[in-house]
Amino acid sequence: MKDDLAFNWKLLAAFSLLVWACWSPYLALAQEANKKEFVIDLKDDTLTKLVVMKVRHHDQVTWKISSNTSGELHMHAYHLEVQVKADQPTQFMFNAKASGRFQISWHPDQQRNQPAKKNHHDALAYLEVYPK
Ligand SMILES: [Cu+2]
Repeated sequence: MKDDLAFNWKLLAAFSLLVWACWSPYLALAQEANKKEFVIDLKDDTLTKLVVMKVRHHDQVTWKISSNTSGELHMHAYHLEVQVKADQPTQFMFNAKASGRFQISWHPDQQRNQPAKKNHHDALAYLEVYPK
């Protein structure tokens, strides 16, 4: 009985090593495809602090957006627009396919029908995409 138990432990150790040996190259590969996550927490159509997000070219970027007002998050040049509803946290993912510095602005729903303010593009945040 005791011998059987010892044998099983060896088998388990060998099996664990085999699993690790087979999977470790894939784990390393998964780490190379960088994932970057940023929190964008709006309050009354603004951020308390300008956010500068620094990523590498082709990183997988996730934005976790929340706001107490409804509006649209717009990233210039990327042609990226994210609709955000008041008090409904939104998750948005994209690939940093273009390198450079990109301005992100917020278009509150309340200003949508006010032509004078429609083109108002204050920077809320910046995405900086660096070469690999
Ligand atoms: Cu815009």
